[in-house]
Amino acid sequence: VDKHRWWKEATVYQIYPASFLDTNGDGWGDVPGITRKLDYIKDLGVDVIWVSPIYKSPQADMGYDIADYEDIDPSYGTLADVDNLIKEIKARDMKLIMDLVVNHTSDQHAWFLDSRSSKFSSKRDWYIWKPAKYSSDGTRLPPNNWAQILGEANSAWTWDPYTEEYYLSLFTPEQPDLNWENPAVRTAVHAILRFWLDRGCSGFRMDVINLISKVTSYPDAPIAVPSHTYQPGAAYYANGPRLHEYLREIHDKVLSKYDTLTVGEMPFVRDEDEILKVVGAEAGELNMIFAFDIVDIDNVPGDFKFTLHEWDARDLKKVTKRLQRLMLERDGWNSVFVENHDQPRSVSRYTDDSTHALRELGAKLLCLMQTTLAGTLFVYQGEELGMRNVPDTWDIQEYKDIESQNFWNKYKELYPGDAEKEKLARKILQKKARDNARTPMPWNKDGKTQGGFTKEGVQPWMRAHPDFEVLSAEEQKERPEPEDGRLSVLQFWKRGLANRKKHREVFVYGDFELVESADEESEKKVVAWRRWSADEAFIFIGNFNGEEVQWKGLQDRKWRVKKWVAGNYNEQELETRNLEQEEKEGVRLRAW
Ligand code: TEU
Ligand code: CA
Repeated sequence: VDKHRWWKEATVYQIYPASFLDTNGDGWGDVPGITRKLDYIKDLGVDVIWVSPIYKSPQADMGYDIADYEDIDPSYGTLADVDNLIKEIKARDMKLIMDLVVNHTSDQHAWFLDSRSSKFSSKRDWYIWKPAKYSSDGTRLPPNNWAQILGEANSAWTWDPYTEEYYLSLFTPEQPDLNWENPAVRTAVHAILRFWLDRGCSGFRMDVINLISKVTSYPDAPIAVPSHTYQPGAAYYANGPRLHEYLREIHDKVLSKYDTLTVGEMPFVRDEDEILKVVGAEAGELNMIFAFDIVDIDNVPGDFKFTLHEWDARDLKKVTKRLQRLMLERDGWNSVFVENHDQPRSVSRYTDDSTHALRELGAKLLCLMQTTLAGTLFVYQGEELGMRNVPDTWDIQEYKDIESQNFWNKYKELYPGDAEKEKLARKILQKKARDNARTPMPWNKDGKTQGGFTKEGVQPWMRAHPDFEVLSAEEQKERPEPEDGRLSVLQFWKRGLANRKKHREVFVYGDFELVESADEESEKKVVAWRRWSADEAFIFIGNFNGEEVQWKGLQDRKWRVKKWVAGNYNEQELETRNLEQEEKEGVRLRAW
């Protein structure tokens, strides 16, 4: 069978629209702003654009709370703007995928307003309503002990005083979960997909799609985090009993009639067989998923996300090998990514962002790592510029995300007046908050327009990162090739994506193996793999460490390295390296 598919080879660029480009000077990015930058995106070597939600929304969770799936929020523009965007994307031979958020709606969606209006509403069972429980002293309690995902101190259930029942709201109270057990809900969702496919979009990124089927007895979760009242409940709602039935139904009734790219966001699930039920060649559910292994690498396992956890190169290798195997040996497919709008910046997380020189090396290392892996590659806006986390001098009010606010409030409540705890909470936010990925795009170094993001004198909805002065798209694009051959991060990404395309038989479809040395110390620092096809082979060697390493993974191999093709240090130096000596004595890898 021919395994080639356009959606496997595609590079997808994710746009977080509020922070991309503001064309009308209200401080909020918009759809015309995306259209205006299509040449920039095309020039980078992108095939598909994924736009985070732009539908009508009260923006309790930045559009992941949708009030109307078939209309655009006025802050982003109009349906006509989107039609124009689609036309312009197609004119450049690219495709658009939309963000489909159907685990929950906004509490302002007409369906929910109807549902909450009365116990006898015809839409009552479109959502998940349950009576209260009462403790022995008569205190009203939620139906079970599940914690809210974006506010871990809170219950996943919200009390409705009018009809006197709780509704399930896994993310925030403003995002009530739809009841997928109800066939009318599923039919309504199918209609949303058709609406956008018929308008010319080419697929979907499906928000937390693995949470749509819950264990309907709604049992209490075991106590995993004793300091908390409410507990992680994912075991009862991630990849629940009817997930595959629902996904297959979407496929059979809708997707099978179109040529689409589908990627399902799938937190909490690690089991290979479970993943293959969705993305296996025979499964016929979704093309690929977002697995969380790499972005969860610095979370304490089993705990909530605002924790700090040490990791090293061995963890990265273990995860990568597992995910690569899933595709290449077990005939599934998957995505490759290290950033999105929910994650801190990758240079800050996986490498060292303390100086701009190190930041550039780190960004290029992560580019080489990702462009040499099998899977559909997702690049998040600003990643191609090597953007980093917000400055650690920023005050708490610069963090706009509801999740960050909930976390901060919880700390204040738990540890009133405790300066040490407050310091820790600030540190965790600067490392983990989703806000880190949401600062406005730095288009140029003009301070009056916040780096070209908005109009002169306008304050953006979220403060611009002062780095626009050093890493703007304009400066990086036009940086003359310097004497030492050091490309800008943007130029490096452009070349990386072009190389990936040119050698797609290796990088997209080829085989994979880790290349390890016998020296345990260097194995904690170095990540290396070999990719090969019938015609050619490449190895990637990355030092994920702040110190120079002499790495002996090339000794005693049945293959020889002929040539260094790309590197994040001085490019010209590659040609003068002594390969024979390096094979014998070890490859000298400088920091990052
Ligand atoms: O995220 C779902 C999710 O489980 C995580 O990515 C979560 O946001 C993160 O761990 C919290 O730090 C998706 C969207 O990508 C996110 O922006 C939404 O807030 C969420 O669903 C609810 O729609
Ligand atoms: Ca705007």
